Amino acid sequence: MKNLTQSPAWLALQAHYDDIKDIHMKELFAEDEQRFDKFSIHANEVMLDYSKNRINQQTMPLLFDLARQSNLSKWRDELFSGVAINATEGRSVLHSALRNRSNQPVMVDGQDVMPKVRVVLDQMRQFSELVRSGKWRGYNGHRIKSIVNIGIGGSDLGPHVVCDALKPFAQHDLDAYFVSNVDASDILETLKKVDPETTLFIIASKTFTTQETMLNAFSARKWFLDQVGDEKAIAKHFVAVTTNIELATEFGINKANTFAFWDWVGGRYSLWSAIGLSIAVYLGMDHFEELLEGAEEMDQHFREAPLEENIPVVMALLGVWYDDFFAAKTHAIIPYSQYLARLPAFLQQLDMESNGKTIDRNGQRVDYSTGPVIWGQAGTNGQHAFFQLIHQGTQLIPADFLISALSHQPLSTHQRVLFSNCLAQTKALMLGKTHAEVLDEMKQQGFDDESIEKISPHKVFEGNKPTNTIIFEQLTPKSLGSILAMYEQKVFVQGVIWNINSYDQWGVEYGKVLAGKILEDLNVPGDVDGHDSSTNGLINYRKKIYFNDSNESTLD
Ligand code: G6Q
Repeated sequence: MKNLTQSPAWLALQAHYDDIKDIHMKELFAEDEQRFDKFSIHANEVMLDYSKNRINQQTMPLLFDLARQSNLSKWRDELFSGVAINATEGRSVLHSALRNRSNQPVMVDGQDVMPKVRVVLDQMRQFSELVRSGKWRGYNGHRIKSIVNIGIGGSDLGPHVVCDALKPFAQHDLDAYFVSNVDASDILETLKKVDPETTLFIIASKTFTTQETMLNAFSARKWFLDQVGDEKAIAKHFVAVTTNIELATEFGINKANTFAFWDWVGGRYSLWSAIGLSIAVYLGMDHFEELLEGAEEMDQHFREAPLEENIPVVMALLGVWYDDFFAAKTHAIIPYSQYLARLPAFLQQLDMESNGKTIDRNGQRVDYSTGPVIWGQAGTNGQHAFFQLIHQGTQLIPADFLISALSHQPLSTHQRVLFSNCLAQTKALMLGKTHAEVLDEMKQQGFDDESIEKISPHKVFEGNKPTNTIIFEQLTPKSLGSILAMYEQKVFVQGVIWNINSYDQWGVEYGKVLAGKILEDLNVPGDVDGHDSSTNGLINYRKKIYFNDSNESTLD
């Protein structure tokens, strides 16, 4: 689509926006008692209630027209069948093959990739079972008690969110740690908690060249060798997950302890691959496979359900509706689950790295927004902090609320209180509170007329703030797999509509290159002048405070 904003479906939505923008959702609810039934859909364990959105009966058909106009079903077929839709890197996008639990082949360049996917899954099973059963022994015969995943971005956020979310399924005598930041405090604070005799380091890096991961891996290796003193011991305590087996071997990792994946797995879509090794070890391979099954169920739903009943499609279109027509700048993710506290961070990368693009698939600059800022925090904590801005600030902030019906921790009334808070917020955001209601309330509370006049405007809530509620029975490997895949496919649909490649990340690559150049300048004595004046000034300022031309050691 050359001129998306001039296309018939877009223009129809623009006209519809003018009709609907001043309609309050509470009127829509009052007019139609069936609104919840009409605007809620299921996919296996997940239910989406999208009735609290700024939509009426005309809106969704117009949004579905936009999806059809973008050839969504053609792109969806290409995604699943291994066409190289990541055109700027010439790659297929096949994380769905990693969770393909059927016997169906998935072809890339004329070859079925499923046999090698299964080989790695078997290798992960064998290895994780050895570690978990205690048959895998450290260099001096102790069993492994701690695993430390060293990776960043896509090689960290996915396994990290899953291990945190599914803690109730973890083996009680194993701890999982994640080190990602090149700030030495990350690795050092983690190393304080573990013992070299009982620790397994998983170096997770697709390229095995990422500066932060490699520095953290070398620091961990030095810490280990300083205490153990025997290079041969590395084989028992360091394993790698990478597409670059050669570099992992150079690092000293036994080839047998290297877990492969492939260039058709994007970093932020890689938790389903061997990058999920920390998940398999911490939670067990059966749970890892249930996670894959949950994701596959969502993939099936996404492929087969009509647009009208398709959760990722509906969520994607609502996102486009707010982003491009209501000009919403941000989108909040509020999981009502402490176990899901890292979900906003995971979705920030998934969404913003995938669709944070200005150039479309034809190489043209887009004249529409391609995605909001994603942010959020677990409820109820957010309610006592930033919710004020969502309720009464000047911006429109659509939000996803996620909640399970049952908790893993049936402690007194906690889950019911959590649940009621979640629903109270979405209700309040939708309804708001009118000035007349505030006046009544204040009169009943016995305020005098002067106070009522002064204070009442501050107590008015406009309401009409859109939310999705995503509800599932319980947070299990399966339901989590479905939820994460749901968001992945939502991001895909939006990329199709915005006509951008959601699977490259040149912005990330650019930062990696520049950091390398600045590091070179920090390593030489004297002032530098080869950058802009700000960058020169900051480099020279740091060198005046501290310069050491030998390698600064963080571990001495
Ligand atoms: C993800 C990005 C990025 C990447 C990290 C780590 O899609 O490409 O977050 O995952 O930069 O890269 P490595 O796995 O190669 O270390």
